[in-house]
Amino acid sequence: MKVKEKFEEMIEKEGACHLTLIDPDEQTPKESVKMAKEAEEAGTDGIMIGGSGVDQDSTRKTCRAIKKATDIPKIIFPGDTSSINKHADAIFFMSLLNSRSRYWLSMAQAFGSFSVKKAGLEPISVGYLILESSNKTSVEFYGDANIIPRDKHKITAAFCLAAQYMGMDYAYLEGGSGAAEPVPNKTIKLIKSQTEIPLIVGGGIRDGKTAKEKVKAGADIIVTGTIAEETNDVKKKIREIVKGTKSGK
Ligand code: 1GP
Repeated sequence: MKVKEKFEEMIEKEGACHLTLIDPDEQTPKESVKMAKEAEEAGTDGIMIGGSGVDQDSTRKTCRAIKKATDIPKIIFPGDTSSINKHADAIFFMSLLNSRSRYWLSMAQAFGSFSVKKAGLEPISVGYLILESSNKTSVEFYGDANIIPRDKHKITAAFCLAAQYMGMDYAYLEGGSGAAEPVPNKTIKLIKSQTEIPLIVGGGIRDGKTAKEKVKAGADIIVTGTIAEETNDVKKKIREIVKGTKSGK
């Protein structure tokens, strides 16, 4: 079964999915494997590998090691075309919809398309949006983003509806990795009332209560990354967040 179908089935049956993001730049491949295995045991539904500005060699090595060690879907979360490699099941084939740069809107996608095909990765198209955060995040810097202010819910919803109309599989609301505040519930609610494609929400989610709140507001997929790097008990923390995610709807 394709990864996208798997997630859709899960959203239907369990209300929402949880994905654990692993940044290959933050630890060795061996440490990343340990993290991925503990997250899998804790019930996470998939592992995303990548981040802004990740090193090509460590991404490939980390993907290869995690692929061997876990059974749940592995999805590349590309920082650029250099993140593409064959050691995963799928890739979030993203267009940064609020970027000022044509590179992140469609050029990087063109540069990477043949490599994705060659690697045999399932492309899951994602309309990616970066929302305002209290601190300037790496993705905002690299992505040359025309940041959407936190209180401009309608603008964010308009971009998500546009993503749906352009035929994208998912919309992804990015608060920024390590953001002090996650994406507002009001924004999520408005998007959910206007769109039909699954909504991914990530950035600054650190506990089960917040994950539950975001799912209740309308998120279909919750992404957490930084918290797994910060905690000293990955299994316990991810279990708490998965529980929150699955009880939100
Ligand atoms: C970042 O949305 C993800 O791209 C996850 O963010 O690292 O803050 O959990 P955190």
